[in-house]
Amino acid sequence: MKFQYWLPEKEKMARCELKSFQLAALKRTITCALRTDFYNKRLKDVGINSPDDIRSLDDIRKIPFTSKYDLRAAFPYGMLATNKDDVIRLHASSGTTGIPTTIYFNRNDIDAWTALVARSIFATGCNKQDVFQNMITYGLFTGGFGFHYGAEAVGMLVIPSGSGNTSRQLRLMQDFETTVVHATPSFLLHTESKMKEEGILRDSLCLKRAFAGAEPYSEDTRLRIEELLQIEVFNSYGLSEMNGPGVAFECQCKSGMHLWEDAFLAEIIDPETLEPLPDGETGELTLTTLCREAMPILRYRTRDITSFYTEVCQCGRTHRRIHRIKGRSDDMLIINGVNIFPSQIEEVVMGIKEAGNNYLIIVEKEGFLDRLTVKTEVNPDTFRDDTRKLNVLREKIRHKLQNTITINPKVELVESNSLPVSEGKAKRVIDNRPKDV
Ligand code: DLL
Repeated sequence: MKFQYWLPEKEKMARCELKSFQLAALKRTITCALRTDFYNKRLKDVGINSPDDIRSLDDIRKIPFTSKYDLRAAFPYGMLATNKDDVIRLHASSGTTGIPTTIYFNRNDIDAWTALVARSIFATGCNKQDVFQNMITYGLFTGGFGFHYGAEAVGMLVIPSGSGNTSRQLRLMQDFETTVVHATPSFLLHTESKMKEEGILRDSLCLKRAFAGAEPYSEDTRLRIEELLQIEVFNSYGLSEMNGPGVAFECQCKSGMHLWEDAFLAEIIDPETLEPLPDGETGELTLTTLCREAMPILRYRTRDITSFYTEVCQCGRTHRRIHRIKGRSDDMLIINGVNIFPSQIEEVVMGIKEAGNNYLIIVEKEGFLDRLTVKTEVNPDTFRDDTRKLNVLREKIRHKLQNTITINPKVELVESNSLPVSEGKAKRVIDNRPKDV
């Protein structure tokens, strides 16, 4: 398949044309969704028995929202709209207790996703002459493969370096004259500190651009990375449930991320009343897939708080731009790009009988990276002063946590009843990272 990474007829489509395109695509999506056990029931319950019951884009409001909880409840195959034989890939999101939220792709879905990422990369000014180092996790996480295929489709030389191992990343950049990197913003800052530490001069690198996303960051952080590394940084937004990266991306104007509206129908809702908000108002982004076949998702509550720009972008693309993500409407933490719910930590701690009843989650910055510490009280009945046993317990908790949340936390054991107990709702998370978003 020849991927199209620059499609002005799509990216600059007149708004009225884009809306008719969306309506036709929404109808196709409803047809697919009705094939799944989950949506068949959900849609019929609200009187949508066929795509003909959707007459305008406003009819989307008749459809109930979909949550992460729904995806987990339908695990493993309850949301498949196609024969399992046609599925060629799955990805799973971190950040759920026990059951992951799993997304399935058929051939067309992978190709459509690739084209969206390719389009996003091209919009930043990159082209086939670039050498692209993909410094993000490959595997179930969507960041690695999503960008890998997108960048190949643009014709860039792709170095699939994956995440971590900063010294090797820097060596690769020097050896292959990398011009573009993709990483979380915190890893980009960490890379710059490592350069200083290792005495690597900026002039020994050919870097021009970076794509940064998968976690929230502020405009100040972008400016700092741009200044320190002397590159241009483009914000990249996405989520596993909507393929992964390639949902919204900054163009060369770097003022807001174009949300690809031929692939996603976006609404901003009030997270309390769940009512749609007018353009320009801040609320929770809710997305409906418009071209996914194996696993369509309707009105997915992303929990990400943002708003639409009301003005048209100077680049001429007509797809509306969203502002930088301002926060979340749930308690999900994003630690070095990995999504973690406090409930996952609680489940591990409470499952260990030697652990006490109270625990505290502390998130801080260590250099430019996030550091997670879990303070756990020790069950007084088990043992008190046996240092060896305490070390074994600490390692057991650390190991179980790492298995569940995939990142390596620091575990501190403290005496029973020594952690603060609040009178109202327990406050179990202390996030000391600078709040500058
Ligand atoms: O983080 C997909 C991705 C990979 C996006 C690489 C960009 C680059 P999840 O692991 O499912 O997927 O996490 C999705 O991460 O709902 C946001 O809360 C947050 N997030 C992603 N990009 C940004 C961003 C990937 N640019 C969750 N700014 C989303 C702020 C972001 N938050």
